[in-house]
Amino acid sequence: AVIAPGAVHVPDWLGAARQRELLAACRAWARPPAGLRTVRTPGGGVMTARQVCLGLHWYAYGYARTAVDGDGEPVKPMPPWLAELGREAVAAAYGAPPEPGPDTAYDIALINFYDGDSRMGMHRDAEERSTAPVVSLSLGDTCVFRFGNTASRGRPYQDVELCSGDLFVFGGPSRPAYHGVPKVLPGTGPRELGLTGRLNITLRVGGLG
Ligand code: MD3
Ligand code: FE
Repeated sequence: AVIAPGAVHVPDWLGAARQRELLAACRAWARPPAGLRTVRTPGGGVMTARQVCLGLHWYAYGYARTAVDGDGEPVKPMPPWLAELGREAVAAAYGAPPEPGPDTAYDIALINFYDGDSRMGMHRDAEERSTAPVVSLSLGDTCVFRFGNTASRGRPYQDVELCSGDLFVFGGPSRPAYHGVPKVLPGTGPRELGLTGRLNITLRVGGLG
């Protein structure tokens, strides 16, 4: 479904086997060094979702090569298979593979772990220098995802449920849009996945050298 120009939702894109594989990989990445951490926001707060990064470490003031607000260790590399999954996802959503060229490889993954009380406030993703689409993959419990506009955190916005296995691609005019996660719906994930809570993997092109 096309939610807005460049914002395409592909329900249940990941099959059951790929969901299991991705979850196992996320659990391994969450272990130290440079594993799961609590994220501090520029305003001095803390995010209720916890995060692990691959490729580059996201923090309040940009991207870093080490887990600057975690244990300070070097960030784990972005595996080539995950970069390839990003290109595959764009092709599936847009019906055409991403433009080849310099600085177009998916080189950053941010993985957010939500429990039943976790939320993500309305924000824009503006630390990447590339305008390439962001790829989002969801695992576990369903959430309410709020897709807003490019002018403000407020209305108009659309609420869309994101379920385990769903793909969402945000490119073109939707790339600078405000978005957030107002609610997770506990106990709604596939039982056989064995995940309590929700996990979201975003794949990005940093363009940061
Ligand atoms: C629209 N994550 O990691 S995924 C984030 O479910 C983030 O964890 C949410 O917002 C989550 O920054 C939402 C959907 C998403 C991700 C990135 C976007 C939507 C986006 C970037 C630009 C526009
Ligand atoms: Fe975001």
